[in-house]
Amino acid sequence: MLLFLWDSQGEGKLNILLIKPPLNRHLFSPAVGEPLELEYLASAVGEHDVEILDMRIDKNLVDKLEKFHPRFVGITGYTCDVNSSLNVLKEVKKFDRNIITAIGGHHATFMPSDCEAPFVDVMFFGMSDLSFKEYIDALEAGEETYSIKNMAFRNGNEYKFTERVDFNIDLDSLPLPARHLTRHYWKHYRDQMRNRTAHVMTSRGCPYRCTFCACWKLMRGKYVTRNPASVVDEMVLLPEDAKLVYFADDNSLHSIQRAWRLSELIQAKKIDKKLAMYARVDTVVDHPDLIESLKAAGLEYLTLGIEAIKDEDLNVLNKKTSVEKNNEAIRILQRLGIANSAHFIVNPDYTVRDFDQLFKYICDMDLFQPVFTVLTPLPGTELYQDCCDRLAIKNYDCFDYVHSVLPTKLDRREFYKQFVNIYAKSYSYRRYFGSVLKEVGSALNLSKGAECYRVDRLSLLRMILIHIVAFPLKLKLRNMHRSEPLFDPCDRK
Ligand code: B12
Ligand code: SF4
Repeated sequence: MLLFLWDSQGEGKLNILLIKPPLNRHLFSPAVGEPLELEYLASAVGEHDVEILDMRIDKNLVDKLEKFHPRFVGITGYTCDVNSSLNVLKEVKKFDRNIITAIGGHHATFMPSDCEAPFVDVMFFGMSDLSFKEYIDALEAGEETYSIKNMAFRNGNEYKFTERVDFNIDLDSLPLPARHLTRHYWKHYRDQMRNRTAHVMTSRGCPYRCTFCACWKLMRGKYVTRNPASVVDEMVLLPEDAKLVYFADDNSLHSIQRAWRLSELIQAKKIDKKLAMYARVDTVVDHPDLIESLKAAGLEYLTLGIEAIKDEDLNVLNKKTSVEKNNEAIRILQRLGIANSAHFIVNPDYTVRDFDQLFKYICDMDLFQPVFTVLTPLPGTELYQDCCDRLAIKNYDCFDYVHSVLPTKLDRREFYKQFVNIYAKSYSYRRYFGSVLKEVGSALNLSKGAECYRVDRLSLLRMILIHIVAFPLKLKLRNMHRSEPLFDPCDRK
């Protein structure tokens, strides 16, 4: 049996290094968010010496290993990170083979076999706040670890998997994330608009069962929430300069009563932050008064999963919404003056006509901040089960919602051209100034009974900034068909 015995490091403490892997070079990801997963794990074992290395910002791994001498190194990773994560662990073992190496997070949970390698000692599956603490406690006490659920341990060339069970997490009993460990990175944590952000997790999981989404699978179908009072207590302690708080939940507003309470408490405590979160369209349609209250609490950006513009496509995704509801939700947000980052899924089967129809919808609904994502069968999803045997790109670096890892109906070059075009047209100056003129016209005609026209346009300065920042990305995307990697770069030996 593999049993890691703790060798004393000073005051009975273990040096634990938690790592956020570097972004892979193929990835399109315009934001850098705080590594909440690592901050939660760090606080779970706060009695030890824990450090966080965010390799998206600081790539100096060896320097950190030399200075900190960790006994245990744990790395996280989404699917698009898994190659980077494994390469980091390989480096760690090369540096000192006695360091215990571990991987957890989305990809390890759904595809543990991808993480099997001589340089990976331990794997954690799913929400690991409790199992991580249990493991570190056992390690410290020199006790066996095989009884800890939702884990795998390397034993020679094989892994012993422990039982997978549901997560019975009481979110309110978890210590708050150890944000002080990332203080030196804070200035880098920004959204795509360069706002300084802090992430707060108010719930985990989602009661819905969309076929393309792995979030509900990660929680094994459960939806658990935090007490609004504890969320607000955390918000009070957030870094002063993080003016935008992003709720890193799957479905923040599912529990309506809780959302009302949260909104009231934020207002009562006079928390002066802008809020951004995800919501389902049916929540917005059924509870516009809640959204209005949240606006008073600071809600500025809402991400709506519109996904598709045809009911049959929404049904295939098992989204349990309709085009009519989507439209209604969009109009409600416009009426309330809340910026709507409407998300759309672009199917690799799209023809030029489909792209045109999607753009027409964007125009008809006056959407000025849409986000387009390419339908991606993420491991763990039902979609993946259905189409993993027909992947065009198997390299996980490209599972970023921007590359099409499935074969495209259009020639790949044409597909990406259309993908770039729909962004370019949606964010064009022409549309922008057209809507300004329309708004002025509607204001002038208001007294004659004309309808008020108000949309969530970006400021002109932001538009100019987006165009400057997006230019190299646009070129990269247009030429992506040339550089798409069709091999697996990580040598697991
Ligand atoms: C906030 C967020 C972001 C932030 C960054 C957050 C971050 N920490 O890096 C931003 C906006 C920048 C972002 C970017 C992207 N994101 Co994102 N994001 C999220 C979101 C909404 C919340 C993540 C979060 O903070 N969760 C809270 C923490 C506490 O939970 P957790 O991460 O699951 O961690 C727990 C366990 O997994 C486990 N664990 C995790 N790691 C480890 C490691 C060890 C050692 C151990 C012991 C345990 C362990 O324990 C943790 C505590 O319980 C999720 C949705 C979701 N529910 O996960 C999507 C999600 C993670 N994102 C996703 C994607 C695809 C992306 C992008 C590729 C999109 C893009 N092209 O921009 C990029 C990738 C960027 C990157 N590689 O860093 C996907 C990933 C799917 C997958 N299987 O790969 C998700 C699931 C969304 C989805 N609908 O599918 N994202
Ligand atoms: S896509 Fe949204 S609504 Fe659907 S399961 Fe995922 S988090 Fe829930």
